[in-house]
Amino acid sequence: MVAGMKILLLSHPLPADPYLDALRRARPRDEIVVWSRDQPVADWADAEVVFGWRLPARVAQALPRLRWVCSVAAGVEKLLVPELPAAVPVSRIVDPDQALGIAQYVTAMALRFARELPRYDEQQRERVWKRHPMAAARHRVCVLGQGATGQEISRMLAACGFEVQGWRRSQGRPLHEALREAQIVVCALPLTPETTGLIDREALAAMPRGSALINIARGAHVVEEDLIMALRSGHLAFAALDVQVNEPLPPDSPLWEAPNLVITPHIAAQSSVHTIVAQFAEGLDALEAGRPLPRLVDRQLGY
Ligand code: OXD
Repeated sequence: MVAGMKILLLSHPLPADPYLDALRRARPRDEIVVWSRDQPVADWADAEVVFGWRLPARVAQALPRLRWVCSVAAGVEKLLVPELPAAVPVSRIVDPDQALGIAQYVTAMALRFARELPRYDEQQRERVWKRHPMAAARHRVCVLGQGATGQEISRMLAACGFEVQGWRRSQGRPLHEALREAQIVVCALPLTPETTGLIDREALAAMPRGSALINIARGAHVVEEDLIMALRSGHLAFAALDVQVNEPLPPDSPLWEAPNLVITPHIAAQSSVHTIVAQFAEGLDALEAGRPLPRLVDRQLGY
């Protein structure tokens, strides 16, 4: 039997078992080592492929035979460590079902805000049956990031009647100018050094009073203290964070206490293990056959 590849599975903090089982079925010839802090370096140092969520710097430095890194996710920022040799290609997962699920989450949150549903939650708690006039929602939405996910979000929001404008950094339009026009801002950007902390005090101040923010990308896009201030002051009327800087969000985080904030635990949409492993296996076949690797990211751009 021809020997397969040696793969280092580094899904931590996501559980490794579902990937391991699916991978063993898809690629029975491959040798798979599950990374853990206690695993002796000798067990994984000759791996040719890393399949994972994050790449500790000391691991990236200790893999002389590394030929490919494949993310278990759409976002790759935790794999693009400076210690990863420049010649090693990095791929990501591109899952239309994940984009669809995220768009559904964003639409639910945008409608929650635009149709004033929190007001009726409160009325129900108080046993108050009172109607308030409301036109169909046609709010102006600015979707930051126009990759596969941002485009799907824009498509679905437009179908719901929102007036949608996409914004991408490469377009050259100043961010604050785009924010000034938006009643709802959706963050669907990749996390890169340029986008880290992009939604800070100044960006929030540029948004109109009474507007809303929805973040389904990465927690670090938003300066959380600044968001809390904007919600407390009433400048922002609503926010939904599916992602936070520290995940899991610690029980003592001040975010839990912020008014008009919906917090969800990174559930907007997850790709199925089946899809993730199928895309990874497709990449392994390509690597073995010397064909171009699918879904490569631009390591300079970070997505
Ligand atoms: C992803 C995620 O990047 O689930 O795929 O956050």
